[in-house]
Amino acid sequence: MALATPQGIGAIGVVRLSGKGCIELVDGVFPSKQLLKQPANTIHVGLIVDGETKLDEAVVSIFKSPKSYTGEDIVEISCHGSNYIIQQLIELCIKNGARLAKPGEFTMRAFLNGKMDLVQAEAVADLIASGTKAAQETALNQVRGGFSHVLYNLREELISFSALIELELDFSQEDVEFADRTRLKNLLDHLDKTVHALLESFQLGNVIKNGVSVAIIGKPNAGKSTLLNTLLKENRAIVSAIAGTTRDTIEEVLNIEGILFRLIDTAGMRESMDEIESIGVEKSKEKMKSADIVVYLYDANTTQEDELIEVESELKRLSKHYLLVGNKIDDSSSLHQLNTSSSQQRMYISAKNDINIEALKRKLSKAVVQGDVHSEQTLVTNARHFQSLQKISDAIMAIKKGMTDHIPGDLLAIDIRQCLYHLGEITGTITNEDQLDYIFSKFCIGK
Ligand SMILES: Nc1nc2c(ncn2[C@@H]2O[C@H](COP(=O)(O)OP(=O)(O)OP(=O)(O)O)[C@@H](O)[C@H]2O)c(=O)[nH]1
Ligand SMILES: [Mg+2]
Repeated sequence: MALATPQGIGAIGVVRLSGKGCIELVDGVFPSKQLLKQPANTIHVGLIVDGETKLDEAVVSIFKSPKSYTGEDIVEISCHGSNYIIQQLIELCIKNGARLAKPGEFTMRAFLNGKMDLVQAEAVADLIASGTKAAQETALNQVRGGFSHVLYNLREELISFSALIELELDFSQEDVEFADRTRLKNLLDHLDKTVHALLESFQLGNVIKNGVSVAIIGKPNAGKSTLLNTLLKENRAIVSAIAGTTRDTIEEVLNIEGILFRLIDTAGMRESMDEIESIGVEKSKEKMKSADIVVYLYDANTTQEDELIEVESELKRLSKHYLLVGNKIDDSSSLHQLNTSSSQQRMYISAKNDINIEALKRKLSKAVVQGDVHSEQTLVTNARHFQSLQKISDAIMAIKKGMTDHIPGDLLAIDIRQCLYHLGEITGTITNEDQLDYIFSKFCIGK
């Protein structure tokens, strides 16, 4: 049993109970109706009582095994969302034999009862945590089994091959081949391709789930803080004509086309005698190294091409996604001498006058997303899945190599079993208790 809605005062609070006897338990504190006699999927209004004391008028929903979220009997009590009522209700349930659920326990039970596989269960947590459209769509796709489905089918096929190869072992004297090697090779190629596509999707999946960090780097007075403010459409950072205005890094999030960007305004890069400013500059360098994307902002009116070439080669050396952005193109006094032709990595803006800012946003999102993120594309967003996929990929390589080298069937069978093991690890066909505890401990209570 757990409170399924957030702590604190709300219009309603939902206390959820799952497991054998939960309907009977609530029946005991709900005299208005005989809940035990009510059919599944029905709701009932009535008083919740603790002996003589009336606690609240509530709505009780009944779900019966196996047609429920956890696969067990479930009762949900929607009461008025007062801290006092909820606390009393929880204590009343405990007094009558319920115990508090652990984080994620409802979903863990759903998994253990075969209502969903592990990928789906993990996606439930992602769905709850999703803060953008893209994150929500990706998680929902996985909750509905998009990802598992692909792997299930391939695993099934590989299992049948594995069985045929094991069968060959029983006839090892007779030198027969039940498993068609060409078809096995085709299956492995297909599996390999699928696994690689999934592995590659991780970068985007991760971006969608965790956001992309964008460091705005450049010399003092380039207009970095102005750009941050213009992107956010608010006066977040102090802007002034004094070089060295920003001392510390400033981070804010911005949602561009459904993806979360973490924008980082930094202290302008220069040699400084000022102790605090030097610390700021060091921090800027660190941010530049750790960011997913670096926006190098410069004053387009005063900056020489040599500087840009030098910066560009440094960013390439760090293998960064980057944009070189010339600022202050509104300053027409020197505009005529500018070569403002833009390319994939270069563009020109005015941070102060909001010129080309939309184009900059588009370039940022293009730097991480090729094509449309809102498609039904299957994305890997979970580091655990990524690691298992890498192991599957290694195992496929081993099987393929074994086949080219014509290794004996029993050794081939071991490699295939290894591959099947890692496939099962992702969807939860093969799990151990520690792993489950770890996965579900990251859930919120009541889910
Ligand atoms: N004309 C013009 N001025 C701009 C533009 N963007 C910024 N400025 C001006 O440039 C000066 C410096 O802007 P900031 O945003 O503080 O520059 P910064 O890069 O954050 O500077 P530091 O924090 O010192 O590193 C301010 O006077 C801004 O008004 C622009 O697009 N056009
Ligand atoms: Mg600044």
